[in-house]
Amino acid sequence: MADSAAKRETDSAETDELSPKVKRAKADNENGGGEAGEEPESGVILSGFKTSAVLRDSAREKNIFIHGKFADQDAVVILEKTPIREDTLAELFSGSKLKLDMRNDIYSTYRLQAPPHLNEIKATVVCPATEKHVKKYQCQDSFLVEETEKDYESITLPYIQKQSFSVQWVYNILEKKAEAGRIVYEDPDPEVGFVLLPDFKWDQKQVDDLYLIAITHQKNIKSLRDLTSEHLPLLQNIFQKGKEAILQRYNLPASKLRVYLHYQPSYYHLHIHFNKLGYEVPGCGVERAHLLADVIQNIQSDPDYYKTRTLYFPLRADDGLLGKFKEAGRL
Ligand code: M7G
Repeated sequence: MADSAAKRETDSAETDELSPKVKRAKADNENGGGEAGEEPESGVILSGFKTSAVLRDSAREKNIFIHGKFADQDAVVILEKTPIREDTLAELFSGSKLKLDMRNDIYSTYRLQAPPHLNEIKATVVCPATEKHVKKYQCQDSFLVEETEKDYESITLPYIQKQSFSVQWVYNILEKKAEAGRIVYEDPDPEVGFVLLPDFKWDQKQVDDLYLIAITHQKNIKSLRDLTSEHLPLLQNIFQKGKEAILQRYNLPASKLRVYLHYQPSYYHLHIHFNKLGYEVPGCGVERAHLLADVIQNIQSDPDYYKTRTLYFPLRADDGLLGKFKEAGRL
């Protein structure tokens, strides 16, 4: 995120054009960001949070991941400084106080105290958080795993059937019980349909870090491994309509998008990630991200490509699945 100001500068003409659309997305968010039909939750809930450990923090990314408790419930709180938007600069310059830190020749540094609404921190709360959530956010070494078709059936599949994260949040989205006001596009078809909405990592304030996810209405596709030629119409539909919806809403053409699936994902209900190209988000590296365009072509040339191929992916040191690969002598 540290380089986003530079990115905005390079893309400023485009961003200017996009602003009203992003503002509309933001207004939609504000009007419908909570449970369907309810006001988004607010208030002082964080005052009751008791910190037990910092799981990870980054001065460069300006974020901190904290494990703690609300009363007796485990929770993870993520705090992240948001990018400085070009359209707020005039107000930032006119409405802030400056305190001089040092001056030397032509150089001077200051502490700038911005008006509170221009100095917000994005806060994400996971509560109650499971041990798996805590591990997910902890800074950890990772190891590259080689998973054959047989490994998937004998190690990975039994493990994910028992151990994976709940996908209740996904069903809430599909059934309009949560985030209904944030939906950017929906194709309601039960076979090839999907819901496209902002990923909760994106605050929707600028297009530079655009991040949307498309969630399939079909509930029985766990991941990339399940995809065969029977899913081509679904994948092509998401690819085509997702790109069109993003062009319409954010004025961002397909040539500016990175559209991909994770393997392994954290949540085993098929979903596709849409990022603005150039936004270096964790998980978009070659060891975990599979471009949707490649996935479609691979299945076109071999209907069982993803069922039969050896797939490679990173697992963190304390991931239970890594333990299973070790037990099986596969690492
Ligand atoms: P993934 O590939 O399963 O794993 O992606 P990852 O989380 O390790 O990347 C799931 C995506 O869904 C991620 O990009 C999450 O940020 C996003 N996500 C997770 N939750 C719990 C929510 C949610 O409640 N709402 C929304 N809009 N996005 C979420």
